[in-house]
Amino acid sequence: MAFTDLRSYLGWLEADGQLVRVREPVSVNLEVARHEERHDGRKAVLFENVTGHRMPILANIFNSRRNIAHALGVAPGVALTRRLIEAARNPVPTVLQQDAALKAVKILGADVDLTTQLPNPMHFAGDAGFYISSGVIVARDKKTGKRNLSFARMLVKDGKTIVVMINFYRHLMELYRRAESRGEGLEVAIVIGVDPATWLEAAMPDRLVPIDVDELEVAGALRGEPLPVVRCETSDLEVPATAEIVIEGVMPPGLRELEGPYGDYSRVYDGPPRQNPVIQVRAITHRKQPIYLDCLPGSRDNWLLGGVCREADLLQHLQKSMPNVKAVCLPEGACCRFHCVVQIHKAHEYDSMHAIVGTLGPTEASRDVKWVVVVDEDIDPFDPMQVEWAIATRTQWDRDLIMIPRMAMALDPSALARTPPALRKNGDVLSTKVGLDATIPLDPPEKVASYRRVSAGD
Ligand SMILES: Cc1cc2nc3c(=O)[nH]c(=O)nc-3n(C[C@H](O)[C@H](O)[C@H](O)COP(=O)(O)O)c2cc1C
Ligand SMILES: [Mn+2]
Repeated sequence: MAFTDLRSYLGWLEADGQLVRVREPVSVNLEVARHEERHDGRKAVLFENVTGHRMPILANIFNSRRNIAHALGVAPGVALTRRLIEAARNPVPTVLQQDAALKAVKILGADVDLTTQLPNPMHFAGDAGFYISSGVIVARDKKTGKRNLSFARMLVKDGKTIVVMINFYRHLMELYRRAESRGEGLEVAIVIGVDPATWLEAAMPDRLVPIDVDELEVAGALRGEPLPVVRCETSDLEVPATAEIVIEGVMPPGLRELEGPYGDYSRVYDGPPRQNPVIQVRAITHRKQPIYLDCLPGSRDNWLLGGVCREADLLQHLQKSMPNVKAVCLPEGACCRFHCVVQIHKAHEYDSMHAIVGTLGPTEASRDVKWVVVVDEDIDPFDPMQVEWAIATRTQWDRDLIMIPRMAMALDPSALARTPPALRKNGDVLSTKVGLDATIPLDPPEKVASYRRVSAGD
């Protein structure tokens, strides 16, 4: 059985020697983020003394693939990818509880003040303000009853108002559009600090978990046991019962406010400010001594959350038409998003090019991939040294490189800066993408053996 809540996972991080406790006073205004960046990719950080707040802040919990794999009780690499695919296909119904620790403190209506009651950080000096960056947004389709989980950055505009940046293609956006078309608001709950499997589930993209699949049930599948849920105070939405903090609210129809700039995923500012949907907050409930979870934008936490879920989406998609695709890696060096290594069992010379073309495309997981390398089964796609070795020893650029211009891209600053406004649509811009075949050529057959890597003692 996996970890049931955030604190049991925190306990493991500390026992494993991965936790730094910051005891001196730190401010949510840039200081917390500076510490987080210093330990990014190495240690989780617990801020025990946050100036002006009683809640401690925890960050950097998903510093490595190993940490995510451990949260699910599997090995890192393709075993983790397979676990995600399996969970997405086998949802486990939730169990409704009458009460929960997160109901220990209830702040309702006029008493709510997001600015003083929660230690929301400002991460970068050019950000529009203080943001909730780790929150999982729960929403429900009124017709099907299916519940959706997603991440989105949330600017705390004032004590009771949040502006949330939701991309055009998100299920959450689709649910909001459906509510708006009925002239209604969309009720939401923002969960801060939840068990690691549920946190990861919220990053699963649209094609991996379609809109008619209940994401709280997929979270249960990832946990390996049903997720206990509890009702909200101001709506009949259900939220994970083991959460630390829940913010309840509604996205009123037709309402937009300015949001941004924001130091984002690819570590450049996403700006200028744009009109984005609003959440009007109606209640906050939390545990007695809750832990506030933060996620530094552009950190390993942020990249790996999105990356391992996109790897699962891509592997599942490729294997549908090409069962000889074995594994997919979106390496950390390119934000777990822009570069992709596909490992295949090469049975025919055309397999590599099919894998390249299959990986690129306008879907959520493919849209931001701008370079694909295909490797053989003897190369570990999760090891950048091995991948570079394969590129160096198995590639002839005139023969093995293909370049495809004018493809959809969302996040790459170089594509954003160079696409004229008239060619942008729904946040998409244009990018040139490349594919590289770094597999051993099967022809001439007598030369295949000459590419093999020799091991000491062979
Ligand atoms: C830490 C983190 C922050 C994210 N921030 C945003 C965001 O601000 N806006 C957005 O549209 N997507 C954001 N995403 C991506 C979506 O949350 C993610 O693709 C999710 O699967 C969408 O789910 P949905 O399509 O079911 O709504 C973020 C992902 C992570 C891991
Ligand atoms: Mn979804």
